[in-house]
Amino acid sequence: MSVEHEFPKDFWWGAATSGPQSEGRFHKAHRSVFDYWFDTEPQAFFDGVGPNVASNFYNDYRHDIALMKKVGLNSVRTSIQWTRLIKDFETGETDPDGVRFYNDVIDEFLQQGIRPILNLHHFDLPIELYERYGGWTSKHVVDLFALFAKRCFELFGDRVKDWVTFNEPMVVVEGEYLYEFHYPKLVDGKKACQVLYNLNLASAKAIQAFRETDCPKLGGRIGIVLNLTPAYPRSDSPEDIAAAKFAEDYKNNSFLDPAVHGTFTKSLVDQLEKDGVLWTSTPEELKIIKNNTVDFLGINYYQPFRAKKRETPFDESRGWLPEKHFENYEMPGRRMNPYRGWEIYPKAIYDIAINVRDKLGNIPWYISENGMGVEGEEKYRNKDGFIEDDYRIDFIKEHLGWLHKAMQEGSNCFGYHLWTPIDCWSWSNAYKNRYGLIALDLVTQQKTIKKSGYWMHDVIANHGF
Ligand code: BGP
Repeated sequence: MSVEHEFPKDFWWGAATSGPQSEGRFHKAHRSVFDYWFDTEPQAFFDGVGPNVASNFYNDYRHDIALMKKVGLNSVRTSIQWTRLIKDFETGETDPDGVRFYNDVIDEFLQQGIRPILNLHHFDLPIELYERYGGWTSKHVVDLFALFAKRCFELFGDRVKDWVTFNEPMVVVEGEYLYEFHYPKLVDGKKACQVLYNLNLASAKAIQAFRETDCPKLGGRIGIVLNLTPAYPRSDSPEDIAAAKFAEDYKNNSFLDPAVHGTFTKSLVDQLEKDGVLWTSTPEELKIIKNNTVDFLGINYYQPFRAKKRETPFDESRGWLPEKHFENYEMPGRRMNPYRGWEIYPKAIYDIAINVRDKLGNIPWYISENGMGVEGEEKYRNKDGFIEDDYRIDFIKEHLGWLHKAMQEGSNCFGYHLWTPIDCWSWSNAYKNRYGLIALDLVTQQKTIKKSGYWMHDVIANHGF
């Protein structure tokens, strides 16, 4: 069938999830910061639902992967939970059930002809490492992460070819140290900057460990997944442009530049130094960052960021915050996803793609997450028993349309992954908003393909739409 938007034959069509959001806590020896937060403050989670069962992937992975196959996905990303695989964080001794589980999952994906992309950190720091060392503020934790990463490469690198060091490290910075939406919910701009640096260092050290194994010789590649929120200025005024530039540097370039170029953005470093919040680093560490850049980029795109110059004086009472240099601009008439409170702006995917082409050496990259969380989807279930999520199909089409255009113009994109294959647990929003191509009935744990899943099946079969 000929299609208007044709994608390459080897394009990655897939979806992404994560260990903590899909597996459930079954047989896990340790607790992540989210497990701990839920155990101590369950009321902070939508409907009091925590990560205990999630979508039951730990028990149901064979059936789940068969459903993903039925949708036609050729690639799927999930993550290895540090708190499941490792028994002793200091020595890197592994947990036998954790090893068995991830081996089985990888083998099952491969048997079904689905390429597994494995990520090593999806907001799931072990709570013990927070309590013992202060979590990501500690460079010892950076080294323990590299040790965990090394174990993963040794155990699974014979079969897994595509690795990711971190998912959305900026969300760790923002959630844990700036805006109070991840445990420990601190507001500490100086710590936030150190964590930002340490996460970049941890990614580089994991990449270094990867290159010391046989993985690259076996055809393995390693990348990072970053959530990009392109910063658009309210107007052409120099003040609005400067505000957006700082937001772009802080939110996006702070991870993009070290990951791809091996160096930190000079304008960002200069500003943070001037503000007295620059991280501590050593020449040796900077060399590791310089020498261990990524093979590819995964980009999660959900929403843009709109900035304007500060119109009210910055409130110093909570110490330094990035907002010292910009204010959030609520553009009149913007299109919103009311359930998640995120602006829908598909063209940003094109802007991101062109930026990769022109400013990031056109490194190979893919959309590693994009998607639309909707509340109350059960009301769209039809008499045949499947959910008619036409809004999701339209959302995907619009984004793919812009992506297609950028690829026509030379952007080196090799895939598109939706968040998520099967409705999964969404941090403190729990099961409020559903994102999947496959619906999950929380009570019965029954899983049914949605209209978007059948639509996606045809897109994949036709290499476009
Ligand atoms: C991304 C995360 C995912 C996922 C998704 C949807 O930021 O990588 O883990 O949760 O967003 O967002 P949310 O679950 O907050 O609605």
